[in-house]
Amino acid sequence: MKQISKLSLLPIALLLPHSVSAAVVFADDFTGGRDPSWITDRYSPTTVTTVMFGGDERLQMTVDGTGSAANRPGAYSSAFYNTQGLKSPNAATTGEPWVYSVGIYFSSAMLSGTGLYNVSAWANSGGGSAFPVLGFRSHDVADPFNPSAANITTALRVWDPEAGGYVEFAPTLLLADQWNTFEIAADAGGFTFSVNGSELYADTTVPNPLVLNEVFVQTYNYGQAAPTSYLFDNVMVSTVPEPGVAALGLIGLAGLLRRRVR
Ligand SMILES: [Ca+2]
Repeated sequence: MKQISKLSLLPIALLLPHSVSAAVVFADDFTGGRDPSWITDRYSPTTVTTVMFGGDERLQMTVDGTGSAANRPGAYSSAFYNTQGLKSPNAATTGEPWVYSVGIYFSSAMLSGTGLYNVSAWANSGGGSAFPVLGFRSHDVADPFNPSAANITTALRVWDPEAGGYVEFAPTLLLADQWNTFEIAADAGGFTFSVNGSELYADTTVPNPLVLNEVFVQTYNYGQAAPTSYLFDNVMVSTVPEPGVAALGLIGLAGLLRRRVR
């Protein structure tokens, strides 16, 4: 048998450690409460708690009239603070492709087109200048704060500033009365947004997509007096191998196998 040269093993030794599997950066399944790294983003929902739902502990965020623009302290009265949720800086990673996924529960009411709902997963990427957002909204675009508006519609949407802001899609990927997985994935080419494993949108105009600073779970306060609750679970941020690197590793392995069977 031909001696395997040390040089032929080198690419495998260099590449396999990076191509074996995803590495978890941050995960929270809300068992026993939320991870202490979560902090308020913009303005706190009225309640943020862990609840039992469907036999498992989940994060529940509830907004109501006490957190409306009219009832917030003056410094927080702008619409900016209608977005109310949590973020964790413990999800930070840089230099490798990353994936942020979170489960969001959608009741049939949320998808019925008859009320005001808004929930989303965000990341802070690109060195602070890019905020990939994958969200859902149910409101009348012409009259968004009116729960009795005539033309309430529902949409999945992705924030893409170069495309003019939110890019909206009919929410056909969402399942009623079930958990739905929202995923934002970054590689050197930009962001890919998926729901329940199906790609919704790709944003290829992103500065420094491999920089991830924080991830968010967000709700929105439309100023309604009555509470609106949202459920989240299974936050996961992981880094994944570059497909190109993994492929090179396999090519190296194939070369090694060829040599061994001679
Ligand atoms: Ca859980």
